[in-house]
Amino acid sequence: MRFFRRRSSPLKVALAGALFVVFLFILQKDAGSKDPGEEPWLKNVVQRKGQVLDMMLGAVHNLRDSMPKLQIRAPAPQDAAPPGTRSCLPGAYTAAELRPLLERPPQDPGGPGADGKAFRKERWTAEETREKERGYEKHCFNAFASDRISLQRALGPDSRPPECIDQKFKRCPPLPTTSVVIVFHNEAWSTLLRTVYSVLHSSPALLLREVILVDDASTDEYLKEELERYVEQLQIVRVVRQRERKGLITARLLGASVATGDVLTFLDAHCECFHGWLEPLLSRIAEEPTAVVSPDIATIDLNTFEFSRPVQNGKQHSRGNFDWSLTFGWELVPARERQRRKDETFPIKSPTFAGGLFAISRSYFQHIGSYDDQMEIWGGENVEMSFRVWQCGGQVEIVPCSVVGHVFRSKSPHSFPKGTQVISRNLVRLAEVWMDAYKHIFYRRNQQAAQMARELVIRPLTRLLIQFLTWLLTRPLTRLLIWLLIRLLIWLLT
Ligand SMILES: [Mn+2]
Repeated sequence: MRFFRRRSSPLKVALAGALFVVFLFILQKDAGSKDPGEEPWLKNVVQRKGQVLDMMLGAVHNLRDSMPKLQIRAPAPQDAAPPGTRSCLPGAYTAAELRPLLERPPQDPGGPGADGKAFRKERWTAEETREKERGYEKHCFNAFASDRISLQRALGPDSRPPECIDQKFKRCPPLPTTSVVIVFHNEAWSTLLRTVYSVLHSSPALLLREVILVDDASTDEYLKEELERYVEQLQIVRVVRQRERKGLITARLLGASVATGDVLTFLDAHCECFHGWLEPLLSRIAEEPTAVVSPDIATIDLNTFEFSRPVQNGKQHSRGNFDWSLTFGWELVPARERQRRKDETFPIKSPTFAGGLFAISRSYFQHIGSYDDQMEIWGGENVEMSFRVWQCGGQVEIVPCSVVGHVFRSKSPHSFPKGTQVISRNLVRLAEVWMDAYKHIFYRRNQQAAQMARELVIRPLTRLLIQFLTWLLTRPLTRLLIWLLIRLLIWLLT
């Protein structure tokens, strides 16, 4: 700044300014005159120029808005009711109103796995043993047992804490409707259909809009026309297909895009829903639309398919956390959170969620930008969604009165078409978007991710810089202008 004070006359400064503006003008003419479709990087430059112009316009508008207003205007007239509000009756829903869509057929109490009990078998023939082994190999659970358990098995009496059983749900605001979205990839027929039946048998018809099965490019024949024909008789069940294997996230987004319910409820393809699982989830969302709620996940044993039923009293709940490798884990609910809850009907605030089973308001899902659709296959999406929700002013919660069983497997039966580095890649996306400076702690723990992050930044930047310089130096007019500018600078500085 000192040379300005000492040497530059106002005339010189004005001249330099004018010349610079002319330079910018010609530059923008030059970029604009060429068909941007020809060269993609040029298109990029033009786009960036547009962004800069938008930014400048925005700044001008901000300036205008920041000036003091001399008048207060009358409020704009509002239509009668805010959008989305429905008229509703006082009081609580009756049991008759919350009747499930489908009544369970009479159960055989001695049947395999009846009432959520374990599948037992004493004697095995050679053929049966082979079948059992094939099942384990393909699905990493005992498909032999699953195939012999009724698709419509009951789970015994309602054993939840009394306050959950007695919980009433207010009619006003009304409970939202839901679309249940189930993604599957080469899932066993029996586990997939048992999940579907269990939803139909335990969800109030009033609230269940539809069940959407999203096929993530399964290759098994029975999951094609045969599945479609089968679910046709179930009326509100439909199949949509992702032709290329792209993973859980894009499949869920596909399901969400065709869903019509107020709330999206995502389930895995090997679940069983316990009594009254849906109402507490929907009721929490009715009360707090930014809550993203998971049920209490019960274990369905991968060997026997025994359903670990909820207990009446004193259950120690777990909630989701994460470590600096961004790996999901469970922790016991800490004392402070336990004290905050007056009884079991209160939700548990949870840093992260397991991500397989949860419900979210459809409009809130869209509001927070749904999932990162560039995440591939599987891994990290649950922690990403948790960070997204908390940082966008929502809350991740577990609602213990809602109980859904899930077959936890000890290893994944699915292939990773592009290798397991997609997990690191997904985690880099999560760290870059949501973690600010904390990402460096993660990169210290995961070298593969750190390397990816470096490439992510350096490569496109250098490419862009080189392209821009080559482009600049090949324009005769810009060369002349640069030369003039340099001369002018020298003249000003000497
Ligand atoms: Mn699962």
